[in-house]
Amino acid sequence: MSLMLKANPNPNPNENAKKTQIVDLGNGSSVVYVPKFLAYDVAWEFFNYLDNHIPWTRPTLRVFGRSCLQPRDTCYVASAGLPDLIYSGYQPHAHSWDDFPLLKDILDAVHKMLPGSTFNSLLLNRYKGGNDYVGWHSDDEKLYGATPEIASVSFGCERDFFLKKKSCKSPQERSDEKPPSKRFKKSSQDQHNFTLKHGSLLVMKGNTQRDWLHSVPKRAKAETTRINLTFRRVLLD
Ligand SMILES: O=C(O)CCC(=O)C(=O)O
Repeated sequence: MSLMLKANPNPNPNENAKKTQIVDLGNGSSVVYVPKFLAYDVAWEFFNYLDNHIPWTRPTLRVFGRSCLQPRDTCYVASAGLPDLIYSGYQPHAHSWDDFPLLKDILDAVHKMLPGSTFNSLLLNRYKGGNDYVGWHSDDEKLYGATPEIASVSFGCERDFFLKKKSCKSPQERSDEKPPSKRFKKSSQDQHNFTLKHGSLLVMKGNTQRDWLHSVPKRAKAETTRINLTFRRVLLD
């Protein structure tokens, strides 16, 4: 299937720049949010393609010594020769970019938006409704290096994206079994919430993975499907 991804997805080249939100989280951490990264209709074409053509799986994870079904569908794409990704006892098969030319087009658009970035891996997530979620975690695996840049493109149903500062006591919190609570006992500087819109791009930079946790919580209301593409750079051993 060939889809026409416009090189500049927005009709007005200055529009993305004007609406871009940059949040300085302090201590060298920041988040950039581009609400209309992809044109609305083009993003829906991508959604339909991804929903129907990606070989989605819902793996069993080992979390705190217990087996549980990952609460979202997933697929992994990576350049050849990179170290394997393993999380929560699960090693996803790395598909080739050549299997999905459309993903290469989206990668090119992300690179164009973020000059200097060189992503070589992509984790796709599909949240089939409000009960699907990702628990609090940070992408601080060694294979991404000390200050990874992580770019996340969203399609379909909009969902909340929460960030909270790691507490000194438990820097390594990760829970795919417990849905994150919406209640925080933290000050407002220690939490940030975004609504990830259809066609948007969110980028986490600098020390964000070292100092902050992020999550996409459950939503009580019946929701439709959301697809998320998370681009990262895996370092060579
Ligand atoms: O779906 C999202 O926006 C976030 C996904 C995520 O945090 C992850 O795959 O590690």
